[in-house]
Amino acid sequence: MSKKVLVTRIIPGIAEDMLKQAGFDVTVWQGDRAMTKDELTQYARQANILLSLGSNKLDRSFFETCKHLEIVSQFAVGFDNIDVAAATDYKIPVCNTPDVLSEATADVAFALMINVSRKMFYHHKLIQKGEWKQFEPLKNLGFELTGKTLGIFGLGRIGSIMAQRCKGAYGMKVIYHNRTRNPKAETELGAQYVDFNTLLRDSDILSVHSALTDETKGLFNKQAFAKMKTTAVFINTSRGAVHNEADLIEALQNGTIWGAGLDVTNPEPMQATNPLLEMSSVAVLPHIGSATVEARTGMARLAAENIISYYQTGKPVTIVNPTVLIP
Ligand code: 8YV
Repeated sequence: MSKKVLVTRIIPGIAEDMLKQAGFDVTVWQGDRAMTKDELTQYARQANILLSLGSNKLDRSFFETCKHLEIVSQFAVGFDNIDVAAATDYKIPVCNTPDVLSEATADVAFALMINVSRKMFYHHKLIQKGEWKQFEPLKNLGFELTGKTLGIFGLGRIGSIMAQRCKGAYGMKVIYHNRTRNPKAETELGAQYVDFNTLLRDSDILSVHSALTDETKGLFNKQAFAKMKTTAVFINTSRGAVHNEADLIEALQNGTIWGAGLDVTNPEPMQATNPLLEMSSVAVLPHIGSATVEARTGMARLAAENIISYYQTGKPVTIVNPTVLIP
């Protein structure tokens, strides 16, 4: 009998096509919203395989109820919505979709940086409000990026592409802080490893590309912002929970830092009344890092490949808990 795959949201059709062609029985949830916990559990009970999204909370209680699942293949590079330790306890492989969305996400970080440095979203809003009246020699000036220092928090795949873009376009000096050093980026980009306090102190642009973990949750808070330059711009395209949003608002209001560019907020979605949206040196996007045809197609393809490869060879392409494969 064919293995049953539950896909928790409509995603690019290539995933369903590939899975069907490989002999899987595929059910795609047709709702235009994330499944509720009850819906997810109810549907997952009937499936062998889950193709999940970041909006599905797969906590320990979920895995206790659905320990029969044979593999979870996530349509996202981030997997902070999944209790991987619980999945590992039940010997369930968890897969993600790295690389295929790195260019798209780095583009968003790069675009936010330029937009904030010239207050572009704000100027656009002024025109909409009918406030473009005359040439202003001194109002709402931005700053130039050439020769500035880019600080990367989490110099992995996406952070390296952002650094490459900034170095190529503006000759920016690259410093970074990671859990482990990245010798490849040090050689290829001339990136210099620094401790966290130095990263805060020396960055003109500080761009976050780390995963959300217990260590990174709320790390960019009042104390961290206080150590940054008053001229600095904070960019976050990873997960909103890495920054404390109330502290960020306060830091921008007080002039502790100069600007912020966010593709991820805390919480999501951001309310329309959030004061960040009114600030001149802030640009906010609704978590569109991977929202290109190329990236979303690549994510769907890789999410399907992980499942197919697991059943055909015993090894998914990109697994986050490889210890479950050890017999
Ligand atoms: C997704 C992302 O859009 O891959 C990730 O980690 O943040 C985005 O690509 C989001 O997770 C929704 O599933």
